[in-house]
Amino acid sequence: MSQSNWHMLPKPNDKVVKQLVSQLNISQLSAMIVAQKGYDSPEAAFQYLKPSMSTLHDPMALHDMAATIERLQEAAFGGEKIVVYGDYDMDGVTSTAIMVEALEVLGADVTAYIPNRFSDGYGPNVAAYQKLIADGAQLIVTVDNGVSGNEAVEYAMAQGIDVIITDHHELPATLPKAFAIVHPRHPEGNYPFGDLSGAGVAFKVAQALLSDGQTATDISELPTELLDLVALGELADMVSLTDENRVLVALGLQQINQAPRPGLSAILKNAGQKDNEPVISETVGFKIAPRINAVGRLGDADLSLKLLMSQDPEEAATLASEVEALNAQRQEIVEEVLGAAKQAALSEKYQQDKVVIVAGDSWHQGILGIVASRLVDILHKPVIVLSLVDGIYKGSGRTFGDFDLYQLMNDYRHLYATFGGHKSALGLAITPDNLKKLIEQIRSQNDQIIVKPEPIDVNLVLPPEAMTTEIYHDLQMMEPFGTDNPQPVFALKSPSVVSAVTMGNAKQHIKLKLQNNVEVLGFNHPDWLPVVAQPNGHAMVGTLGLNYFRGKKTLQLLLLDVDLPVQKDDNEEHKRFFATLYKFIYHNQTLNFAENLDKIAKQFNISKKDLNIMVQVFIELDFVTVHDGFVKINPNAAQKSLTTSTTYQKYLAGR
Ligand SMILES: [Mn+2]
Repeated sequence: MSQSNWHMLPKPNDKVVKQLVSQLNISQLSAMIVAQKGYDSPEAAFQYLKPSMSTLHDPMALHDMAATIERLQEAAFGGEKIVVYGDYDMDGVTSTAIMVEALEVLGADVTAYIPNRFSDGYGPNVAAYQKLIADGAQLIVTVDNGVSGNEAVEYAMAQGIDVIITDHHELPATLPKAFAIVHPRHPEGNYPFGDLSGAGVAFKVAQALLSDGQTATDISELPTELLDLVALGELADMVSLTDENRVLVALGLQQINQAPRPGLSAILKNAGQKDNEPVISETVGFKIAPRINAVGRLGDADLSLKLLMSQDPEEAATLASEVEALNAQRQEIVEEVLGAAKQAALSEKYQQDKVVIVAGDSWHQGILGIVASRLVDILHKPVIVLSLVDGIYKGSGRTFGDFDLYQLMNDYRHLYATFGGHKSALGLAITPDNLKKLIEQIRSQNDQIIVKPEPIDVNLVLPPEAMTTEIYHDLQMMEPFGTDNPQPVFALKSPSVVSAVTMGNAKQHIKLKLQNNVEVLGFNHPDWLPVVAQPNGHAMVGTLGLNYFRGKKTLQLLLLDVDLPVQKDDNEEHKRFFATLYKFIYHNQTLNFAENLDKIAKQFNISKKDLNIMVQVFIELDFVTVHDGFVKINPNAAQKSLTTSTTYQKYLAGR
């Protein structure tokens, strides 16, 4: 990418900025960014910066809420056996914990059932409901699922078992005939905010239940002990952090920072969180969610639920180490499947595809979404990753930029066994025969598919001397960052770099040191290597972070993009040169390269070092293999661009 893909946000009006600075007593920099976010009156900016209880909507305004709390109270006080039916991702697990803990406060006989991703699948299912009812369930409450569970819900209702659905997923045309459906976008409701997550909806039910329907005007009137869970669920589902979600998440993070429950303390400790390091939305995204989600991806999410609900630090530590082991295993599986999927996706037959569909035989089902995301980062195209299980391909897709993958894939609905999702992410199942058809049909449409990278919105250009930990702390008042409240993005025009190195086992990351002790980190971008070789003179954009190390805090710029001058002619010349060497190798596979290095280098008029580098590039690209000094052409090599080789990038940069 280059600067051409950076979109400088308009500079806010001077008068507006001055007014915000003087009336809210905030820094010039913060005032500018707050104004750029659209809060350009002191009142609007104040409301944004100080999320208040008054932003929370009355839970009783949710559809079917009165009937729901009346039925739940009746069941709780009457000693009925209540089952909370949840989901295995972090929003689902936190929703479950919220509902169970709220009902426990009322002294209810309540247990949780979290369906297993592999044996039950997502959402209500008849077999699971049958079993729950056989085991004595008298009331089923769904959280973070249910609106599409018509069959199972109606089965239970027919058995005389009431089902209360609380959910936030897309509403189907025909809703299940449940006892009640609590959903922020229910067609017959008129709740003022539609973007609660499952945990958000569960929290609203808990609030109404525990306050007997009274509205809360003070935080003490909220079930504060559940706020941490609602923040986790909402952040994990990446719902819009505006309106009441901003309040719920802000209060929840505050709760986690002040008095974390034992399970969260244990997870954070394992994740390397420092004692003085505050938990922010990023901490949830990078440290907590992957761990909690790893459990449901590989096995039974009950472990996550137990961990979150544990009251005992010792028990929590034991459970957390089990979670840690699963997370490590999850990472290993991801790398393994990613390796195989990447090899396929980079091969020649996918080169022209605008939407890449890769399928494997025995790739682990639980991590295909993660693999798809990682491939999107590498290929800069939408990617669907499928794996064959019991004769049917199942998997996940992730989009690139703002391309509407759902809309494209929805055109082939007749080919799928199951299909669901939204613009940026989806899941599907398809038979092998239909998969072939699908790939053919999408390929035939290739020319009409337009996938573009989303431009990066840049707030401000900062001079390097302005990069201080103070400005980081200053910006923290805009937390929680996330969906619809992005972290500010800064550009550095041409910072002078003190030192520059690569990191990672494939040297795929870069790390620079600027003046003021500022660190610049760039992950998974071998194409940024020229920055390391020629550290000065590159414009770059990124977000600010703080690194806590041995009690010291260092400001970091986390790179989103680097502006690299394009040397087109140079690359063409290179390509030809590499091609000549490739041809030479092709015709001389019986020549001992190692013994004749001098001669060959001379023939090509290059140094031995450069010749070695070129061969190394071919090895990295899988074009050749080397045995006992002989260089052999790999006849099955996929066509790849030289620039995908890390060594080539370094070679280019070093010249
Ligand atoms: Mn959810």
